Amino acid sequence: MKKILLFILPILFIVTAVFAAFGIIQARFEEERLMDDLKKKARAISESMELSVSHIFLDNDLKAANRLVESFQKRERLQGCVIYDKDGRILAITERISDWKDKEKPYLNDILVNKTPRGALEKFRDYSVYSYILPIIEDNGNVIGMTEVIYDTSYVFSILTQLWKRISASLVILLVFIIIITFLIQRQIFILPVKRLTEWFHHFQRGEIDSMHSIKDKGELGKLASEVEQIALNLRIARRTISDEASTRLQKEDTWTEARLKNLVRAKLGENALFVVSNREPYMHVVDDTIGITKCIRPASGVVTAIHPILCACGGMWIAHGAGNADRKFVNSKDKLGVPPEDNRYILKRIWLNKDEEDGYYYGFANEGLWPLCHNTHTRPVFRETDWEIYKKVNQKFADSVLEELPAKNPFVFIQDYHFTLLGRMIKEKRPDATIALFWHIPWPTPESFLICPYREEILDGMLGCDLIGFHVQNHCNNFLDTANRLLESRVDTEKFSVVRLDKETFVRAFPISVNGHITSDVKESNLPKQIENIKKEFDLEDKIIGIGVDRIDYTKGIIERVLAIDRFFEKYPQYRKKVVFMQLAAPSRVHIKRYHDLMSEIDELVEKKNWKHMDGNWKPIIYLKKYFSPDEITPFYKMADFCIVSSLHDGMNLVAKEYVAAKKDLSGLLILSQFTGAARELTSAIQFNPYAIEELADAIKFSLAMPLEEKRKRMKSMRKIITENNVYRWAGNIITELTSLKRA
Ligand code: ADQ
Repeated sequence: MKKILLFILPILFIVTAVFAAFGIIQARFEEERLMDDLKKKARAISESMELSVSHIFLDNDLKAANRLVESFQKRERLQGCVIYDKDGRILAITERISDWKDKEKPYLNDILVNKTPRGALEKFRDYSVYSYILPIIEDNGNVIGMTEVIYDTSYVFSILTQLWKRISASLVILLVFIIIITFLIQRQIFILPVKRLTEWFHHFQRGEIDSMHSIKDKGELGKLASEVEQIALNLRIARRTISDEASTRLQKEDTWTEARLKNLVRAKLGENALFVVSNREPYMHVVDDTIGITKCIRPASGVVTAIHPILCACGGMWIAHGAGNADRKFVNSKDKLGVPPEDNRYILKRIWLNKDEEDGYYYGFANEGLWPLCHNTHTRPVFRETDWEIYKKVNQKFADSVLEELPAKNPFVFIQDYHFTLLGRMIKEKRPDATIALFWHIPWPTPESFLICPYREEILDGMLGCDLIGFHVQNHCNNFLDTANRLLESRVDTEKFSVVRLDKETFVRAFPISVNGHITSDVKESNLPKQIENIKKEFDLEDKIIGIGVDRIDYTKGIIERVLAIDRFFEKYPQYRKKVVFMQLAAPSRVHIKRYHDLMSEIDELVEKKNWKHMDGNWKPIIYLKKYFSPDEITPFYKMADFCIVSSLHDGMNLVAKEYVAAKKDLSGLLILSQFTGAARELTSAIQFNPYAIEELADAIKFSLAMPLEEKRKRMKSMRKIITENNVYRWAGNIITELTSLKRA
């Protein structure tokens, strides 16, 4: 708009100036013409009166003089006339200009002396008149008197005013025409072709245009489009070649690595992009208030830990809520950015939610409703109708955003978690050709527990819009099938492990999630001894046996139970006082929910109380570090810890258990693992316990400390074998293989 104004304003200015100049010239010309006309008329009338006035003077007939001047009374523009004697005195004057008498007329004398007529504009009352005075001259050359004709000139000005009005009206009409025509022309020659080109690019990017539908534009824009077409074609050929090479390589590999996953994705997905949707984004831009600097952090989230390596391996797009307070500064006009920041491997598209949406959908329905509903921890789920309405709205918002991005043919959409139960159905309605998988990262409850959810049918129906639903363990799959069977009109096929509803089949499978088997690179590995030394110095741990706990602060993680068990351990086994230190790394999470807020204070108080109880000199049993740590900062803690406690009351999988094992390259350390985690099914060599039984955990700590070194190494070795084989790349590979096989079926 600004640019159009820049273009139009000079034109308007020039047209206005030309019109004004033209108006002035025309008005001058008209004024001169009218005045000339008026002067001629005045002269003609004076001359026509000359003879009559001569007779009046000769006959000295005053009455005739009065009759003559009054005969002008009725003329409209001719105001009147005056007859003067030879001395310039008034003999007769038209009645309606009788006050003309009082006007000073110094010029009369000159006319009598020079015997020449005089015409001039004079001020009379509050307007201007034209006075023409004609001296009456006898044959002997003597002046016997004068006649004066007085014309009103105001009509000349009203004609000029009319003229100016007409000129102005024409100018306005012309300007409006110029504006409209300029808009139409620039729309025709600029906006429409650019719009066509943008639309073409948009469809082209989504794969909706092939060589049969090239852009029609023959101009410069058309040439630009055909250049882009060429580049895209080359890219497609390159991708196809990579995809064929990848299939060949895949057949030769056996262990799962990032490279193998990459090959699998290229071989299976080929040109079809992968779209991941989750609530939590893999990278958040936040302003650190203490130093005023913006940082890019990886949030403490199991979902992020698991999905990030997959997208790094295969590219694609991750669509997530932009929750960082500086997130908006780092996206382009389409709310996208390339990540990781130092080496862009995939696109992150951020969705913006306002405070009400975040409260209702994330804090409210997802985390106060579904989270406690699915975790068997005796925290009462809260279902509010308003939260549910917002949850639906936000699911629709994400669905619209995903639909905007999907290419024309066969896209793959991978949805994460309980935040998006309705998304699968919403996408499928618009894009039945899309293959959609949902991975449920938390446990699935029994049908009896799920029954209490007031929106159970809509949720199940939404989930069954997907082609594949994955859980961590078989038990959660069984619970889901049971729930669908009992609470929804559907048919469960126990042979194929699928649910059929309204002719749509959804497969349900267990895919135990994991971590990257080697959580540090070689370079980072070489820095670890120094990092460990620093931590030990800082917390005075040189000669101590170190235990570790790493959690988001969540009531499902059993942190309270852990602290109570450590307290009991030192009560029961005082010989370990001053020898064992437990370090708890805890990232605050969901802090706007009261239950979480209360939990944080409860943990603070309990740790304080127990430390006070057992404290001896510089030694205290628990070092509580309540903050977010980057993955690289956590690794040295894992490395130096002699044991790790995961005491979840209920957990889908628990990646901390696996991260600890992955970090223990030297086979040291022992994992003490709650039997209610998904990880407990795989990591059977861990010391397993019931986190509700405080005494049992206290004894488990003692048992692990007393265990012979060889036994510990044996256990760690067997757990490491499991997580090396079943790493996150295998997890992703299995899901992608399953998804693509559904497409073929
Ligand atoms: P969470 O409950 O978030 O996820 P969990 O498996 O315990 O997941 O993983 C937490 C992640 O956060 C780990 O990668 C850990 O390193 C990190 N983390 C913990 N404390 C941290 C701290 N103080 N600072 C920084 N990072 C920290 C959900 C389910 C789990 C499931 C995962 C993955 O609840 O059961 O295992 O998804 O599917």
